[in-house]
Amino acid sequence: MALLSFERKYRVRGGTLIGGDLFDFWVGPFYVGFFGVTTIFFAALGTALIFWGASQGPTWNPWLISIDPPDLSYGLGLAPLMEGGLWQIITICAIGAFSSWALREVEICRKLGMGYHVPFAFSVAIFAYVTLVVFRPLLLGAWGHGFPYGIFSHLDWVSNVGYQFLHFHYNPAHMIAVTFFFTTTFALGLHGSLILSSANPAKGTDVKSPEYEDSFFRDVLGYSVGELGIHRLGLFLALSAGFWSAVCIIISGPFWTRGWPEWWTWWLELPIWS
Ligand code: 07D
Ligand code: 07D
Ligand code: U10
Repeated sequence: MALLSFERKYRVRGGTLIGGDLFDFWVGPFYVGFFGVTTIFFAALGTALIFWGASQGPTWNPWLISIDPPDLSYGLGLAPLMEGGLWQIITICAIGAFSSWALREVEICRKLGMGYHVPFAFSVAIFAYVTLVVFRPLLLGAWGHGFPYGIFSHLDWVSNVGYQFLHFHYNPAHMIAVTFFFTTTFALGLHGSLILSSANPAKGTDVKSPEYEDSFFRDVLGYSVGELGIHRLGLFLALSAGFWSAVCIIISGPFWTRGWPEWWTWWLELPIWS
């Protein structure tokens, strides 16, 4: 079905989680819905507050603008606006905007009668973000443990927190997360190249069917995971990367306070060596 007539077919009322018919319409290509309105509200307010915060700060250089979390001495309390309060409100706006976006995706899935895989996947990214700015600060007892909102400043935070644990690469959950990230790009490299090799073959030759794709990997590896399987695997790899990232940072501080290399002494202390 051509895209335009398909749009006429699925642009029907219903499937909303909240608000009934009230915001059940499109603006150009965008579905609005109750959560489209809340997305725009939180994103516009959060963005405006970042600009206002920048206007009070020392620079308009986009790489150097930074909205910092409160000092650790404020603990889990509210801080004055210019001393981290702004960061606290922007964090609320960010969580509001990201969750609204996920719920808007849910409403679109319901309209189309599709599974909820996309909003579920996005929720894992939101989970990693909330782990960084809410769960870990709560466990450590101060909002000041969240990361600052600035392009370079958030890199400084990652580096500083990494060196607080002497050598972050020795964090076992970080190892698992990094391996999942690498495997995800490896799988996408294999899948993208395989699909193009059969769908876009040399000039004058026929487009190849999925049987060819299966045969290729049977010839190379002895096994093909299959057409649907590679997408399941890709989703699993990508979500595992985000999930283990959240694990690697939540254990750093709340559950392990020494350098990560020291964690490996359990290996040296195994009775088999003595
Ligand atoms: C390609 C989809 C498009 C999204 C883009 C990002 C903004 C921020 C706001 C100035 C893959 C849009 C950016 C809206 C502008 C202000 C206030 C997604 C694609 C293009 N980081 N990070 C970047 C965020 C964290 C780390 C780039 C966000 C953690 C490292 C961009 C978050 C840690 C490096 C960015 C977040 C961390 C980066 C490219 C939130 C661990 C880089 C991102 C909300 C996860 C790289 C200068 C990208 C870079 C980079 C955004 C969190 C580490 C500015 C929105 C605290 C080591 N991060 N980041 O392509 O070049 O993502 O930095 O959690 O090297 Mg980061
Ligand atoms: C948090 C982003 C969520 C985004 C959302 C959406 C908008 C809208 C709008 C474009 C999680 C935002 C959307 C704003 C934009 C428009 C229109 C994703 C998030 C909700 N590390 N490390 C990780 C590697 C080292 C350290 C994760 C590698 C050093 C710390 C990943 C290396 C030290 C932390 C990872 C390496 C160190 C991490 C990041 C190599 C520093 C974390 C991915 C090769 C000296 C962070 C949850 C992630 C983490 C994290 C990879 C090196 C420290 C596994 C490959 C040794 C402190 N590192 N790292 O989490 O786990 O994405 O965060 O050296 O906190 Mg590391
Ligand atoms: C996949 C796939 C597949 C496909 C695919 C894809 C995965 C095989 C069939 C998809 C993949 C691609 C297209 C490839 C490229 C994608 C990437 C590299 C991923 C990264 C993507 C981006 C960087 C793009 C990001 C763009 C975004 C998020 C869109 C931004 C849009 C908005 C902000 C509008 C959102 C609309 C809402 C909330 C609904 C309400 C809308 C309105 C009311 C209208 C607009 C509102 C106003 C004018 C009000 C005023 C607003 C203000 C003042 C403030 C706004 C504030 C902001 C901060 C924005 O597998 O299959 O093919 O294609």
